[in-house]
Amino acid sequence: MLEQSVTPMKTIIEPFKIKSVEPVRFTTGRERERILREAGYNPFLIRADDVLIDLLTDSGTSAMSAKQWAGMMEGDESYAGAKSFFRFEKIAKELTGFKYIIPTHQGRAAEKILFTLVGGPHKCIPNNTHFDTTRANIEFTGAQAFDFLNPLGKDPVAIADFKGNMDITALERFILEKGRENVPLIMLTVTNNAGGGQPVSMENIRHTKAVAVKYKIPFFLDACRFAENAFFIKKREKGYEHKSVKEIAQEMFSYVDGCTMSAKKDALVNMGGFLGMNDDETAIRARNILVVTEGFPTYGGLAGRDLEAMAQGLEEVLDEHYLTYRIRSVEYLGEKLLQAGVPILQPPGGHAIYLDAKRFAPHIPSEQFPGQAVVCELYKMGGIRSVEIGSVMFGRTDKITGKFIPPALELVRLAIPRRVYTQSHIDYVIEAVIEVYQRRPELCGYRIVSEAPLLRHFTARFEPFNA
Ligand code: PLI
Repeated sequence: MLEQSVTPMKTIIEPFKIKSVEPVRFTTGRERERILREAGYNPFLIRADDVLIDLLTDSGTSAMSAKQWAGMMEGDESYAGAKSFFRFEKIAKELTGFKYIIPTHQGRAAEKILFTLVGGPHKCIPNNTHFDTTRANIEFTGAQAFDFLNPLGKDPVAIADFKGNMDITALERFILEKGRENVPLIMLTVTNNAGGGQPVSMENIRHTKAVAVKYKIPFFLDACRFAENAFFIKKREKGYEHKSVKEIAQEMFSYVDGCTMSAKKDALVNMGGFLGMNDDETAIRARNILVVTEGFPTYGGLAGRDLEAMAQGLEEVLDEHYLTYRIRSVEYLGEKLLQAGVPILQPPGGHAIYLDAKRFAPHIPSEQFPGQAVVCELYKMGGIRSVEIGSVMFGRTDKITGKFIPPALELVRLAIPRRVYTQSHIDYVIEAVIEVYQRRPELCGYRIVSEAPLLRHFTARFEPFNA
């Protein structure tokens, strides 16, 4: 138990020592202005080497442990029946309880297989909030994706324990309206990335399960951040305070029929994923697709060494010293920003802090991308890379009226890679964000000068209005 082995000090420390380091490259303010201009004011187009602290994503950016690296040397690269697969399968089965574990090269590959099987025209797939690759994989099949986040989850300043919860009443109404034969699957994303990294309670998972059982619809988790979600349940939900995070995670998985998993998050690896399920017939069909698109069922798009690292990561992520440090370091960042009056989405999520750009730069209208203005200024000020989640990513123009339709929230995500940055890196980020906030009247809007028809945020080029 954690309580028996902690020191009497209040400070929560990184529960690891650093054995191998990677230098970060410092640039001058003038260099960063040039780099940003050359990248069309889009952080996705900046070279990583020109970034000091990279908070673009927590996906695939984890630092692996010595044991994971050692496991890489143990990787069995046999085409069929590699022992690395059986080690990974055993650990994943023990955690999830699923009968079938199908390895994929990352989360969206698991989604692609799943929705190829259950999607198609006229099908409707509900979730608390679909991540953009999940939505894209659903829509690619001709099906439609629907979000049923509870009302509190949509309010950026409401403080609540489980703002990722599914709106159960809306879910049931939706199934009745569409007809259960058109709803082939219910998904629940833990934690809810697109909604601020907010957790889902065990009670809500059980209620979603009850609806799934009532209408005989398979129920799957998008389990990318299952360990962070389980830790929040331990800390916030009555009856779970004395259970281990592993037991809580096992209970979460016990209510569902399967999961998609991007191992690039809570399996602490740089590449990997899997699809888990219980149904024999669906698993056979999934493996048939896997062989065509990913690889043989015992490697599925991964090297044996990746399977070893994933197996080890799935065990390490459940360490409660790690999770205590992980959740606290994100919360610490949020707390310090709030103390300085910086508007953030509350409460802090599990993997990221989301700045509320509407309140950060209220003088910039949505069609001039306030989030992008904050992202650019953070890079210019401190070499920090973040990502806009607002009108650039989700805004659209009405085809008939030509009017710009902004999304409900204008956010800037500061995603924290796992085990990568130390407390002083986070203190540096806090200083930079506060500095940008204090100079917020100087922020100016941006216009798009070129964009792709789909997922424009990755490649669009911008120009500041004051250029
Ligand atoms: O990047 P993938 O294909 O391994 O995983 C896709 C994916 C699925 N579900 C959720 C909730 C995600 O957050 C997710 C990937 N997230 C990314 C890349 C992120 O930056 O948040």
